[in-house]
Amino acid sequence: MATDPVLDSKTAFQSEFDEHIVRVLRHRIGKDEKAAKKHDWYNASIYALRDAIIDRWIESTRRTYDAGDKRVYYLSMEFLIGRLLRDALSNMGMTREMEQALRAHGLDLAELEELEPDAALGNGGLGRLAACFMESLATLDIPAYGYGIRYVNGMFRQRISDGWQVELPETWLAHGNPWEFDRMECSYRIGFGGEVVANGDHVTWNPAEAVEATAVDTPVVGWRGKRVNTLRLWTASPLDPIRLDAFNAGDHFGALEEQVRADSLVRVLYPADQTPAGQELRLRQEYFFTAASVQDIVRRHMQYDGDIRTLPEKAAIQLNDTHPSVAVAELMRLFVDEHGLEFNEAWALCQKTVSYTNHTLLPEALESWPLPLFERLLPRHMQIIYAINSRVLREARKAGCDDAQIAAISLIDEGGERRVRMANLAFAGAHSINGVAALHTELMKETVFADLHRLYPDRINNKTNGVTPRRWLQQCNPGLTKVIRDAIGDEFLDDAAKLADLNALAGDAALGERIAEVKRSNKVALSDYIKRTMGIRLDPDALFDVQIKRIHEYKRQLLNLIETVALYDQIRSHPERDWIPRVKIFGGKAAPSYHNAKLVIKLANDIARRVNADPSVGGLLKVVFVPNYNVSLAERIIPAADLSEQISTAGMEASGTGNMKFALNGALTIGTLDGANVEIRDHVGDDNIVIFGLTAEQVAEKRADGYNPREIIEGSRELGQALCAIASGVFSPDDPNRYAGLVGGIYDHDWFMCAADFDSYSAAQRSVDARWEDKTGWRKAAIRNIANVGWFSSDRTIAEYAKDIWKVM
Ligand code: B1H
Repeated sequence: MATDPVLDSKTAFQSEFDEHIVRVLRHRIGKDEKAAKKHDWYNASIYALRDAIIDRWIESTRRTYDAGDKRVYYLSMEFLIGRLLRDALSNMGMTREMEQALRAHGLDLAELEELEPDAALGNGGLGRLAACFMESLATLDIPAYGYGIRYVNGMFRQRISDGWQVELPETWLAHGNPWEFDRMECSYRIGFGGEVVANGDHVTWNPAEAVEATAVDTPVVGWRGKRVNTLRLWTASPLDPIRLDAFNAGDHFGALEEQVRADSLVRVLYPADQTPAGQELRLRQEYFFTAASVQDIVRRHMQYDGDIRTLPEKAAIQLNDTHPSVAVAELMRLFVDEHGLEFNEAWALCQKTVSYTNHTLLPEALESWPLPLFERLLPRHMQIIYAINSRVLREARKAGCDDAQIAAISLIDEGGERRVRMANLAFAGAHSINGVAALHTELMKETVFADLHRLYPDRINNKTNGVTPRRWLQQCNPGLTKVIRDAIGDEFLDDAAKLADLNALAGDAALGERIAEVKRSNKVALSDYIKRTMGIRLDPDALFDVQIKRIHEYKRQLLNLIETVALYDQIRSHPERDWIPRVKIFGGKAAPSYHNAKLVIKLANDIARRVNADPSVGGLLKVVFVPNYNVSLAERIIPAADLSEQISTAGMEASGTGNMKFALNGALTIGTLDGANVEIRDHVGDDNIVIFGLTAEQVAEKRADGYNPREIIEGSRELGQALCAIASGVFSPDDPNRYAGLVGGIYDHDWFMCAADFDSYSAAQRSVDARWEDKTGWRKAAIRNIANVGWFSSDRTIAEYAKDIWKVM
């Protein structure tokens, strides 16, 4: 077997590693080689690999302590990690070594990799971004901790039953987790409720209840194993595991109440993704992990530095959206109540330490909590928030703000039921507030944060998102990686911007051919998976047109489905035309309470059933809804895509990150000028992306001027017919009215502008058909995409955070 001197440096120790695995199997798993099952080998392989990782981990940690370096703390409710084995092997440069060691025992690494469950501790883009950022932080050799919750049940498993989404619990920990290190000694008491008592100048909070937060660590390996950082997730336990008095008195369930209360905190991830999750348990989860993290940060600082006032020089706390916003109040509480600082000094330190990333402008996703609930659960934090508010509002008044501006800036929403605004709290308590794409950041300044921005004009800045090219190119698409290495050498492996060297070869027919061959073999592999799991046969030479992401009205899966129906109609009415064979692939989960999103899933499945069984389309159109879309499926699907659907209503998708992954794997984008699509167009060039539809500005204008979708529908025959077919039950003969409401929404208000953008979208799709017929042109455009999206590496994004916000580079 040819070894790879660049990627795999340690092949010489192959047999040693093999012996190590066997030793681990014996002494840590307790199995004889002869008796070991696949799962035992899987665990042994990870433990053996882990040993190599641990050495780097300890070395990285020592280096940081010795140098007294500043650390980055990334607080996030979500880390959507997926699998780790392939990632850790590849970043450690040990893939070949592992392959060979396993082969010696008749085992196949790829097969063992499939045994690993996805760590799905996140909903979608926000959680996956946190995972990419952790990997890039380690790659850039920046000392960092990720802090979050160790959910026992992550994102639900989606089953499609009769076309409907059914949610099942995800049990990723059922067979243990070999990546974890329990840190029992690292625990904090987290209180809730109770009362605040003032004792002269000193204030004490006496919580009514408390749980213990305990750390569970997972190593995060950077590219080439340069640094290993820590993902520290909190688990909860009761202070008293059992109330023996109650148990002995016969109350066997009541005796375990505390246990249940603690368990519930870390039990499940809210599968809400930008749909309101306003329950008390969610606020408890937020405070639980935020308080444990902030206390851990302050403890570490005091242990090694001893002076609370130097915290901002040694720690940068990044809030991933507002879910950990309460960190501002918790940090203030520690400064003032525990370390005896004056409020003003504490406030200055807090702002220097904290920064906040906003990920959405959707009003329903902007977190706020009913004030009585917040005050009952966190009475001391509520007082601190009032104190912050009075300071901010006095500053606003002094700066000349009028009443309306003051009301918008206030941390308390006074309109109707009073609520605590978590975004305003984060904004006030941070020195940097960043958006996640250029357009999004501009809209932040103009809309939700307009008044705060006027008051504090140098806080908002942009950090366009990125994705890690290790997972999203090298690991998920080894075929393409090989072709690129053969074409331009290995520099791009360490610096994704170097992919630009492919530009000189964009017209190289042989390269185009090789890339097309890889794409085809990825499509064959995906087709095999779909055949095996769903029984649907696909033609790998058809155009694979893919929309995979959370199901949300603003993401407009419905627009894609309406166009699918229109195309189906057209193919049947004009069978004589040269139609391009297409496979429409959909995947994504709907929030369990999101009625219209669930209906869209059913519609996709209804359309698929009808279209796929219709002999008159002659295989020219296939529709597939792939169940249980997750990180691992993304790694299969993205390398096999020809066309990437990024069709949100302009102004609504903050950035998108799937868009970047597709382009990096040589798919062309059909999309609106929304989120990072705008910057992708700037990088790949107008000719290598298909843009359609209203701009964000036009959408805003239309909404303000009273937009009439009916008029538009009446003016578009194709759209009218497609809507009529869906609404009248052509795809739902068992329940003809199923989609009347969904389609009615388009006629009545069409908030997301499906009607307004339909003709433009449909024309764009036909232009894609025309491009596809020009094989050479398509391949050239694919190369241009790969060559010019190196900028969307999360290494670039993290370097910008490091320089501009955290000051660690
Ligand atoms: C994004 C969320 C989000 N923005 C609330 N906001 C959630 C909000 O469970 N919740 O309560 C969960 C998630 N997620 C996404 O962040 C944006 O929609 C994407 O456009 C963006 O690419 C991604 C990363 O910045």
